[in-house]
Amino acid sequence: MKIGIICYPTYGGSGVVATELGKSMGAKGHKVHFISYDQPARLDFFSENLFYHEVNVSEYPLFKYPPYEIALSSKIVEIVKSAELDILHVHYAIPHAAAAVMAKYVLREEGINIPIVTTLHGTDITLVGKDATYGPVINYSLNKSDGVTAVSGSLKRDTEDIFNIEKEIRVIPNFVDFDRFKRQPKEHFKLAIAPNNERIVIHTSNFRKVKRVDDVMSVFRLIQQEIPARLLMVGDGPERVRLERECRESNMCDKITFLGKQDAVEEILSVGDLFLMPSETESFGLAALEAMACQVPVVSSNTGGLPEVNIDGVTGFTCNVGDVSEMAKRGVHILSDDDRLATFKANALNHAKTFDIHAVCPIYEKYYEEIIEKHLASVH
Ligand code: GMT
Repeated sequence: MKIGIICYPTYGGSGVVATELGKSMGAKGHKVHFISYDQPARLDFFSENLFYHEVNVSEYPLFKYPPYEIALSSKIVEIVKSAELDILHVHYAIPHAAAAVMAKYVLREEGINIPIVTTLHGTDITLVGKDATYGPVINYSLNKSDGVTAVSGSLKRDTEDIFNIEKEIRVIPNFVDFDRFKRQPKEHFKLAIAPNNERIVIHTSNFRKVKRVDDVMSVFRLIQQEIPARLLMVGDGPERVRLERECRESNMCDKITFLGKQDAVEEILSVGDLFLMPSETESFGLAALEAMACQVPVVSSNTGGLPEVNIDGVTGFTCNVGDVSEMAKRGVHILSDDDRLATFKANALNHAKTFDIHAVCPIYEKYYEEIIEKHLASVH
């Protein structure tokens, strides 16, 4: 198959899922063409089956808002023709689904028919998509996509509640690559972070408001009052500067380390005893899954798709959004007993295995085949 993948190039979950899926399809012999405004962060090696096409938006003094969607649509038209693509897979509806639908109609004028699969990732529906600014066009673009998938059952239900979708939304969960995300012996690193064998608590995110990073700090403060612990804050984003300042002001710098953006997250997760994800909304929680693959139990909120990933009482605990004292209590429960911690770690790994990339990638492959077949039948 020749597949076009349209995605954000960033470290964010939707970009990661799109890139890892494309890499996996490439490894199976499919030709995969990534279309984005920058080289996807995880597209970090060369393969004869993987191609990257950059979208450039030309400057003009009249453009207060550079017309990225038109540049993207035009690039899609160009690549569908030159690479003779069989299918387009767009990740994150805004603006990718709308740009792909526009390209599809342009191509149709030239007698080229190409099916589109749109994968919904989360805030493209739950926060941004339902905003009246984008809603009508998103609704239209989803209905004009030939296939729509959601990364969790919860996101499927949210989409059906918010929009008027005429077709079945298929749930295909996110996945993790165990070749990369596995617990590795990192004794030097562990010793440097926790010289007295303190428990290591980790949070990774883009430090946006939706991640409730203040709750991470509050939960940790309560945990370390009960047991010796250290907190590693991984990632960067709008809330980081304020948090670091508050950390200094409350004299917590010896216990909390801000590591910034890190490529080798799996190495950091490898020393973890507990992962915190108290998000306001989370369609899936890929970062929690990656932690679980590295045998780190999770205390998270019970919002969105998180309960599908983090099984309450088994792989960790899920608590109400904002209930920091309950989250801390659950964290202390996991961390305060060696045997119990070992059980949670093993459970986290076992459940993560149900999201193995080698199991989920073929589901997408089959879905592509199904959509191409249906599409061919409809145009003939
Ligand atoms: O929606 C976002 O915040 C952006 C998006 C991303 O690109 O990182 O995250 C969403 O997609 C991820 C991959 O499918 C999911 O794991 C995240 O849960 C989801 N984020 C939210 O729903 C807040």
